[in-house]
Amino acid sequence: MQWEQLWLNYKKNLDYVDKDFFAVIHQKIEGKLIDSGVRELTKVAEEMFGINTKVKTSIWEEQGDVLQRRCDVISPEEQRIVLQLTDDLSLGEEGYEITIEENQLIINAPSAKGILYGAFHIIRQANQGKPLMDLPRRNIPRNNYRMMNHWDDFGGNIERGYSGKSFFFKDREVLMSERLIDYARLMASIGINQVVLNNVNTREGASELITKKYLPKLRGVADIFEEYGIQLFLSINYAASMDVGGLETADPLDEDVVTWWQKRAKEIYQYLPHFGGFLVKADSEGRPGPFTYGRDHSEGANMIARALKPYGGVVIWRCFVYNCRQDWRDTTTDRARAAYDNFMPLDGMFDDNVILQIKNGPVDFQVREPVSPLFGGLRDTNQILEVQIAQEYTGQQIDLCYLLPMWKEVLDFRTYCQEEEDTVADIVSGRTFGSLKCGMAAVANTGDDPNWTGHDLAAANLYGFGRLAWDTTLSSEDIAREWARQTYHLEGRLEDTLLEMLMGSWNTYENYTSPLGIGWMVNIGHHYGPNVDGYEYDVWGTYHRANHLEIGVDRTSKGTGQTQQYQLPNSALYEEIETCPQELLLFFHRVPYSYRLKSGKTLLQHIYDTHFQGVEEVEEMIRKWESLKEAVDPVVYQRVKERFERQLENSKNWRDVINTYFYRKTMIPDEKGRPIHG
Ligand code: GCW
Repeated sequence: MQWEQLWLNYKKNLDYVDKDFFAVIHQKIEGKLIDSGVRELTKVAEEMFGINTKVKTSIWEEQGDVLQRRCDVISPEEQRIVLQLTDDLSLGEEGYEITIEENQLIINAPSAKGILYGAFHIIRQANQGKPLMDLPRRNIPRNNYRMMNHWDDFGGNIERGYSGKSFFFKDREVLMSERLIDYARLMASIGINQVVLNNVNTREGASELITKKYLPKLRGVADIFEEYGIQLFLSINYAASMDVGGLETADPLDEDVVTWWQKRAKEIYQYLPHFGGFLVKADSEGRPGPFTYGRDHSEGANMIARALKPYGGVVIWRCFVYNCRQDWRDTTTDRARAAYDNFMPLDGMFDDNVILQIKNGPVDFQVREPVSPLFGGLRDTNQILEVQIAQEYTGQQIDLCYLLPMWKEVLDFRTYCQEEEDTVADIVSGRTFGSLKCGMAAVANTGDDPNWTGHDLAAANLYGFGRLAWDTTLSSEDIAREWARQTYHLEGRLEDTLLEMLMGSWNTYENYTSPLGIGWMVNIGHHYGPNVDGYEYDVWGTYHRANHLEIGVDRTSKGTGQTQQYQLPNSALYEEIETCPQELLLFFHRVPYSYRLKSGKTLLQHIYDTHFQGVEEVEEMIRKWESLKEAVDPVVYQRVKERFERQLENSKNWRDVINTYFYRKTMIPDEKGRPIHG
């Protein structure tokens, strides 16, 4: 096999207490999604328990005007899994309930999709060796939108991809491979229900994906996805009316442009009747958008959304809009303000089938940022939270960085937009403002490497995103444990060791890279490794403005005023250096190196200490991995070990470059006299 099975890696477990349920599947409903569920359960039965499952049906069928029950014989003694529809609509379109009645384990759901998710839940439980009795009875996803965004280019490269090439596209063709099926299985097993196949930067002819030339091929992909409850979405070029349609404009108020999109939508839905809609990056990093025509983003988004509306499609419109041709000498323009400044005035102006997709932080997927102030600001707009599983700024799947603790902090962040139910999780789950079109999206980290994610342990982020998008109340530790157990089947203490490695890794990465929320300090273009002034005199609006006395951008009301984009009390907390959370100190404040932190250390000494500590923590992680040598597959062991060797190099590099930079600026030595290069 050219690729592995990740957490769907079923290991023989003949002692499993509930294995006998897998002897028989009794399906009381039919359909593509049910077939997938049955296929998956029978695979588990065979691979885990050596059981050859008998599949029995009892299904109501119309024969003429009469409903007839087609029924296989099932003896009452047989232990079995029953798949059946329920009229309990409180479970929603995707929820399910699992009950045990004597020797039947029943998955009840109002839809086939719910039954499929229930089947995967049983599998997750069994694959962890946990009894099925312990299953929570009812399970309803917290978010309606649980999306993967792939930045796969039409030529086959992946933007910010660290795991090989695309398995969706090659040389401007849509690929159809067996791997697509396994991809869909993996995604469905963690509850992902929507996938955007192509990069938001629609280059290499990808604008044409929405034309007849490619729609038949995409139909094949959509069919595979639909068998696993996944809806297909595409990224579009905002100016496709020009690029593909040959019109002279993409002005959203131009009649010809409106008609062009209507025709496009009609044709797309002829080929893809269940198509989800478009993801759009407009007026962002050189992409075309409505600004060219003096129109705002609601005019652009609504025009396209209206074309999709008759077919139930949506437009997901990204808020990553900022000036990327900034002059570093200009200290008044602040990139961190941009998304809020651009979109807040439009709150309430988007059609109901437009959803704004907002990156977790105000800048761009740094190792540490505050939460975007659009969360808690926007009240009358559908919203999706965007996070990046691909580790563009967090180690590129060379360095270990388990991101769930970061995402949890974002989701649990209280915005104070109202007295209760005001967290980011509340907002994107629709509890705060009652929206149904909202949820979570993530930039995926998959590619055609045999292990899918480059670094084997980076699969925990992929797995974890899906589980968290389904249930935002799960802890990052529980998710890590679920993933580890299903993937590696380690015994007690060994599993704990792996857990410790994962749980501390984000902190460690933060320790040896850019300090206290300042961000960037990375090499230009590819963004791996340290380069403190790499972006300092560039156009991207990402400056730390360090001199020999102080560092940071003043974002308080005396500076760029970005702190005031938050609701009280957050705005007040961020405004004052004494109350600003330490990890965000340099995001919001300009601080002298001699400033004393709560720990009593100076800022400079804190920078030195964390950087020495970061490297020591990497060394410790490596020792932990080595202690697992006998317990994990040798191929996996070696692959991860090689990554760790590169991580160690990288962390030393960061430590030395950062420490030397600040030592040279200040000429103040490390209090502990450790080596810093003068
Ligand atoms: O983080 C930046 C990346 C770009 C990316 C952009 C975005 C797809 O460096 O590669 O483009 O964000 O989110 O649109």
